[in-house]
Amino acid sequence: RPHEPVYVPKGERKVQFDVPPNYLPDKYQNMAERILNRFGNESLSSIPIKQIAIPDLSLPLSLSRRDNFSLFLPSHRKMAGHLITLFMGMRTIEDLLSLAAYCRDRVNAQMFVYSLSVAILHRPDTKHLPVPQLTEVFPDKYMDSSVFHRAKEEANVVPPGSRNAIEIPLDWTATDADPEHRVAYWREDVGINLHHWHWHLVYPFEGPPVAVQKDRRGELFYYMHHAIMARYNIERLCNNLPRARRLMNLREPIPEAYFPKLDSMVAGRAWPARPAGFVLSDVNRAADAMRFDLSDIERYRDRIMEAVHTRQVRNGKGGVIQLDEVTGIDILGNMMEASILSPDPAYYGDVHNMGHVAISFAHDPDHRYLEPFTIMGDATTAMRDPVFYRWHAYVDHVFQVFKDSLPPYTVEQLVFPGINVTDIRINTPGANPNTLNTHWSKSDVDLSRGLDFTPRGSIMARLTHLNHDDFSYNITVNNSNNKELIGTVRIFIAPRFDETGRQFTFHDQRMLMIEMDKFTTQLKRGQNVISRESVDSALTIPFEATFRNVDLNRPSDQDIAAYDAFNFCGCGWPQHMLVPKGTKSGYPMDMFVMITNYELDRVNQRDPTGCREGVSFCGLRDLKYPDLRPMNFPFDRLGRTGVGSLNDFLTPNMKVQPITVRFSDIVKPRQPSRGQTVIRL
Ligand code: CUO
Repeated sequence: RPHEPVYVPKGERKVQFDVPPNYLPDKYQNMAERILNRFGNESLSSIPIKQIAIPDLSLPLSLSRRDNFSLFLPSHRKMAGHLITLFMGMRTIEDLLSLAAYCRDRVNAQMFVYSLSVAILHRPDTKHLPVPQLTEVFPDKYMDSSVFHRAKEEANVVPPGSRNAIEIPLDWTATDADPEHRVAYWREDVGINLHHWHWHLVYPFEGPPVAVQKDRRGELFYYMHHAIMARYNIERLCNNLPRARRLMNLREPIPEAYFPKLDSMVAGRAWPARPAGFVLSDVNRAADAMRFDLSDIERYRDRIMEAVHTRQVRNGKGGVIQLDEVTGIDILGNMMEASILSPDPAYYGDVHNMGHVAISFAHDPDHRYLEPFTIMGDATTAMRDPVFYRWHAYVDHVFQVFKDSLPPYTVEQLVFPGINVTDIRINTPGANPNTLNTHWSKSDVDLSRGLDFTPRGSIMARLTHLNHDDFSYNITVNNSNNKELIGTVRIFIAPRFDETGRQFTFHDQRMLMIEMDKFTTQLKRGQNVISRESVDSALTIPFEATFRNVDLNRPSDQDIAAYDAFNFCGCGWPQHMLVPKGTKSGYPMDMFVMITNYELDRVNQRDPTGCREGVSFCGLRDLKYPDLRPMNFPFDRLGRTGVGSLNDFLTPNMKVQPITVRFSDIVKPRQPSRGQTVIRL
């Protein structure tokens, strides 16, 4: 698709890139004229592509165009890192565009999109440009392969504008005969998978310093993936499944199976499946430059545990670094992942990434069947597989062992003197107080960008996904200080009972506390009533950032503005997955609200410009993480002596309220987004 628009400018619908004839791959040279004029008389705006001296691309070109690409494979990472550096190094946007146009039909398609996206997000002259949603570029990574045949049929028969959306049923990868399938709606959610891809795009573990050296990136790796685990475990409890067991023993059969039913359209092949009971093996695949034994992972893992227990890390130059209360978790996050910021990669290895690789090659560890990796080997798709959560439960456990070795927070570290939270509640219109309502909704994703067919024009896939009624929090706070203050409001929820119906201890409940929102507020003297809408959550990106419920064949100016605005902020938890599913009879949870002193939380820096969505998981572009407290505060550490339950943990600036999450098994249209979504930038 050499002329497909990568971005729809305001008011423009069709754009083609006018590439120099020698930019076409060699095999097309003798038909250059025909290809470059393939759109004939169609009214297209043309973007001329300048001819430049093309740098050496031999490293990225060593991966075939149709192979699957994995960030978890060091050889692929190196190639992508090289390409990112080239894209970042182009002097002007015209040069960048030119190199991108040259690479587009030569370089591995997934590596191309990844590397160009990282460069666009980090170059000063392009970082405000929207990166297209990956569901639109590679819809095959998110949807049942049969959809694409139906989409082509629809496109051939029905003109643009009159086409029906292709319905994708909720249950298309398995049945409830596999208990794990009960949470497939969550694992396979398009918004969750897009968030994960985007997070790894914003926080690559290899590449130029501007992309990797970000404030507290290792700590954010811990926190964001910890939060995913907590949310997934809550979803499991809502569906009568136990919390995910960590994958400790790499030699034990893995009972969790996964049959993705995705076809890689680039590779033209189905992604391999993993039946139940697979056992991991040593990996020896020359084609992927990948050779390691399971005992290597075990050795690195033991060394990291040793570092955690001694709170000392080798720095690779004969010295040691202390894992202290402030920076310890950040160092450990980078060591464990591992990113290039790991203090001694030769000694501590690449445990988390190697785990992804070993699992993804379990079906063909020595490449004798010429099989590619499974979806666990690709950050774009990995969260679909139940084994992802078993592996990340283990990764999170290492972080937790470290956190548990730190002194618990004292009352003095938790209180906000003179601040008393007296009442907290949730208001959902039409529901009892302190009730959250969930249900299904249907939303559309445009497939046309990622499919190559004529006649062109939008064709939508219609997905069914979890959703909830919008709600608000009301928090009553008394400020008995003699002056106005600023507070940070931290809102979490967690289940009240474990798998056996017993009330959680503080220790177990805190591991399932999920952040719902975090914001600053003025606290005048005396009583304050704070109101906050769920759609404004610091965790989430708006609904429109995930789905496209507009027909881009006939877009209004507002539609285009919304598209521009929302694609811009791709990293962040999807708004429609903010609330766990709950149960039909009403799932009992605790809401926890804490107000901390903003003077102790604040990071002195300029105000952010542009994208401010999804900050809790994604940080702020070019700025420090905007909260000085440890991530996941106050639930990142053990409770102080005497704290057996959540109630024992409370200081006057905190409050707990039982809430109910009620699920209705109906499809409900999404609530109108109150008009604010288009103008939130
Ligand atoms: Cu996000 Cu394992 O880190 O996938």
